[in-house]
Amino acid sequence: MGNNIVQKIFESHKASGDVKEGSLLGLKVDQVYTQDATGTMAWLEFEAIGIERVKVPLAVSYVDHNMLQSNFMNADDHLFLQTAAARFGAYFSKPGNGICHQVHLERFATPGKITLGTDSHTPTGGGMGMIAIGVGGLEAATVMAGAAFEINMPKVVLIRLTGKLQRPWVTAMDVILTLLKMLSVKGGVGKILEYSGEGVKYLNVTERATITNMGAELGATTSIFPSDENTLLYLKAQGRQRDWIKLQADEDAEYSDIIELDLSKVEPMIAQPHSPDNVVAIREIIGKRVNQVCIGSCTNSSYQAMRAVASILRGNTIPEHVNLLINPGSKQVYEMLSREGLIADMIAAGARILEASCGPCIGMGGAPATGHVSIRSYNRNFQGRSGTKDAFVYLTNPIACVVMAVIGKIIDPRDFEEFKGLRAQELLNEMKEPEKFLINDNLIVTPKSDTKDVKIIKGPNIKEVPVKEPLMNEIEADVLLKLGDNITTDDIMPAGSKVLPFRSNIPAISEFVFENIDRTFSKRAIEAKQKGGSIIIGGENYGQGSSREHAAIAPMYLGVQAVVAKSFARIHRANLINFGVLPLVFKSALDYEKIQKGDRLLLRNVIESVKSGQSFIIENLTQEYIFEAVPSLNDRERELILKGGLLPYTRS
Ligand code: MIC
Ligand code: SF4
Repeated sequence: MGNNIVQKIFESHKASGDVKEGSLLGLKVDQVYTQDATGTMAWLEFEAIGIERVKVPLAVSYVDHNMLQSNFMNADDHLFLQTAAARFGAYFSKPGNGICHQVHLERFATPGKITLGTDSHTPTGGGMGMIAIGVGGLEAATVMAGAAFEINMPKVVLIRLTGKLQRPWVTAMDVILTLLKMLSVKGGVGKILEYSGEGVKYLNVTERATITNMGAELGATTSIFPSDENTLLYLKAQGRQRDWIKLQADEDAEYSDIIELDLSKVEPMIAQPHSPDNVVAIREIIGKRVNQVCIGSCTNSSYQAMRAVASILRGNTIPEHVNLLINPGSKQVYEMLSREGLIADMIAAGARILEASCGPCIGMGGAPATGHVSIRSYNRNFQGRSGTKDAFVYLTNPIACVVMAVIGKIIDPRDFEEFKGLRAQELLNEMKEPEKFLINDNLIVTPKSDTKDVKIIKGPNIKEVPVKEPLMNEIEADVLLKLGDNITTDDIMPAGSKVLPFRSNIPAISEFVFENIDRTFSKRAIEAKQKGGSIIIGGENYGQGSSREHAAIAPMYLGVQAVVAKSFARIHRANLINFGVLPLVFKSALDYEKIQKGDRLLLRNVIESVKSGQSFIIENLTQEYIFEAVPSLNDRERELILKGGLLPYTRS
């Protein structure tokens, strides 16, 4: 039996275990990268582990999220990150160099390698034929300190692409939106999606990266494309052909499931508020007035995408009721567009050009007005994430976005020719991949070899990482919240311009936990902490979305002992365990129905239950009944939970 691409890469990186579905597998990691919003914790954690220098072959610290610098806090974080990178031997990508995933794809991603990133959209690198997985900061820190990365081998699902997209109006974004419609935000949980088939050769690397990037919204561990001629072309254009290897699945490779998708049947799609899987064909909702359009983010900000946007804007003016914001993905893209006069086309049409950073995608500026419709080429439209709770955020492809910005309402981009006479062929000619990208790495600081004397600078907002005490044998705690399905980490630990500056200060950021769901949560949690702590009840896919470990650390800091849910999203579950909070799964869905906010629960023999892996028998003291919840921990996770988390475990 032959191997699929995932098996090939895992076999060549195996440190322990078996490359067998469900088995615990240890992997040697080639590259680790952090971004600033999760990176301050990751580097504080690395420092706390006490290792002199990173032990992975390549580590990069990016600054792309926290860029508003409305006071000392963001700037202090940047300085901390720069000095920590210099001290510990990591590359430092300065603010202005671009969004981590886009820059990593351009300058570092390498076929056949394994990369971890402290951001859920790290799988962007899958477009380059590498295994790229999003993890929490502490996981990244321990791997940078020399540990193997351990996971339960996911299922590998083949997505077989046939046919060709109806270019230029249908793009890679429509492929992933179609998959989200088919599979939902939990369709990829526990799976790696491996793309193959005839259709692959009609997608270039940045288009593939759009698809793997947004595989995160499916809940997939990661997604990967083969490395082929197109990969070589891209690497050549980046001056990195030496990094190329050919990588494809064996003819007789096996998969746990196969999904067929005919690219020629994919239509322009749009995700409606407030979930990336609430997808319909654009033609089903045409006519709605559009107030804001945002183009860019790590999903759709390649040079080709931006070039297409500029071509459509050329000679047009956006209507008076529309605001158009554009954030190019990287300095490389920004500089190329500028030198070619394309930024001028955008400005002339009325666009507001933002920095090469995450910007409005994470509510760092650009919030829409109350009740307004915002059309974005981004990847998440959770309620309130834009900074405006009652705005209506839609996600669609960048060409559809710009067409809507010009027309001022939702239209199917295929109808644009009638409106404005721009020929599809002209646009296609403009969208060719360049033979050579402009390479100017002057915002990437290379680590020196002798770094022992570098002083790490920490501003007053940077506080130590709190650590949980070892697990208690008896937990008696109040149910402070009962939540529904698909609760996001944005729900648990909001981001945006008000909260993001506190990412290096857990005591301060913990005041915002569940702010948009229940403003009283943190106050009630602190009160409950005096009486044994608290428990949160969740539905399916609890903690979907980002990798921010703050969604685990801050609740832990507030005294949350356990989350009992119907199921968990992968990264958040790992983050809870890494910070010593028990993730338990209801044995029967009926018990989820019965339990109520305010109930007091008793968990006895906690340590024994964790050690044995048996179900917890939980007493509901308020309603006087007993129910079961399952820990489902592997051997390593058991150890972590018993010790109070990954930091005490690593230090012991
Ligand atoms: C996101 O898109 O939600 C973020 C902001 O990039 C997060 C990371 C973070 O919260 O810092 C992610 O995707 O992991
Ligand atoms: Fe940044 Fe948005 Fe991408 Fe997250 S999804 S890394 S906030 S651009």
